[in-house]
Amino acid sequence: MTTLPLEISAPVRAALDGNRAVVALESTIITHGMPWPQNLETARSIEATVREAGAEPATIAVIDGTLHVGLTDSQIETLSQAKHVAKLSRADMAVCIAKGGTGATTVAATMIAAHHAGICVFATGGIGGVHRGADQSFDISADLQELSQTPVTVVCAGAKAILDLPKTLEVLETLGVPVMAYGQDALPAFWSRASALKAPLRTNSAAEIAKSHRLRQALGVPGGQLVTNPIPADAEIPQSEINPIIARATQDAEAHGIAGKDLTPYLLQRIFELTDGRSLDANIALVLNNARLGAQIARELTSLS
Ligand code: PSU
Ligand code: MN
Repeated sequence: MTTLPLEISAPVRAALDGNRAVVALESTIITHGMPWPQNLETARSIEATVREAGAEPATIAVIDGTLHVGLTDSQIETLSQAKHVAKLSRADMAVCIAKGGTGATTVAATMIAAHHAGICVFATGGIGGVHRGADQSFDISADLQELSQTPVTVVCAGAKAILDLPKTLEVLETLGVPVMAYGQDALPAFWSRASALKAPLRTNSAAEIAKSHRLRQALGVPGGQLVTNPIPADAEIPQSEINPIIARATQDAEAHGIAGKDLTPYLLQRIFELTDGRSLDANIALVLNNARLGAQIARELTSLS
């Protein structure tokens, strides 16, 4: 029997064993989502934010063929400077482990690993979704399928606004994934607090989110929940400003023939350049905001069990 090379860090193990709150964190945002050195600073401040909010952070990655749940600071530092790290989704993770490779986990892969370790809540920036032009490219992130089958509550700031948001909502509805806006009716749009779309569901409390997580399981419905938490007002880039920049970045990607796994990292980097770094400041603010809410939900979940 082949067993999974899995290493749960001592602090994460202790928190899980003691029924204390744990929040999973992804590593693709470190390796592919943000430039050095802000990626390292952000990875550290997300962990600090989760701790301040009373939960244990568990950053997840595959390193030299072992699936790590909970990284040391030096592992995070190494990842943040590593070049050519694989971007792992559901399809790639086992192969990367088999080869003894190193890879960063996307939302989909982080959910799989979190569930495997017994972690119910995961905070990130934005999930993948249906790309603009998907009618031609068929580019729909595996994150959406994962939400329909793995029971982890994911806190994000909406699907990344580089995507086709109406189509992303349609696919999530088809897959039976609850999409709830936190504290407002409108679906947040990552860098902007609100899109033009109404979120399918609304919730105003972490306790309610924790309760519906458990009730979903009690009903025997597989899959997770998607909580969309608007970026803090002082950090947002209004849609009127960001939309033309997204359109320009999307055109540039097309002109350069960027597709597949490279598309999301390319667009984030291009928008960073076109906004003189403002998109990154916004991205950092929204991730920290999501880390706080994720910790609250994780704490509510421990008090329910
Ligand atoms: N959110 C961010 N930055 C990122 C990502 C999300 O703020 O880099 C990553 C996540 O790991 C997500 C991935 O799963 O982008 C989506 O990639 P794709 O569109 O190729 O599925
Ligand atoms: Mn894709």
